[in-house]
Amino acid sequence: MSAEFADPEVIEKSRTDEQTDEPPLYKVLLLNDDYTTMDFVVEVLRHVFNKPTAEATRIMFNVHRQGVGVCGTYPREVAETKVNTVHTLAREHGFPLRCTMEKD
Ligand code: TYC
Repeated sequence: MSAEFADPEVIEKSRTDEQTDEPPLYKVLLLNDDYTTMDFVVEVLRHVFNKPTAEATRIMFNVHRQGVGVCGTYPREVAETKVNTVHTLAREHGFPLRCTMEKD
């Protein structure tokens, strides 16, 4: 349909959608392993993902039991930085903890 005959509300809606487009978000996932200590994972969730201790503990046990769990949802660059920070901290402490991200 040409613009002059189009419903003005439809035109207005598509312009509004473009103006309010949010950047895509990514889930940051923590993976279970047999060697990283539970205490270290809780500290990572507290300091890297800003979780209160009770929630950090809940997420850690969820990952321990289910194999994988979501730590948070962030714009791409923030998610990438958190994944790198987790890997750097884990290697510094001699743990094989893995972290990954996927589009939300
Ligand atoms: N499974 C680990 C243990 O029993 C604890 C752990 C939890 C490790 C979560 C990694 O992402 C993880 N010590």
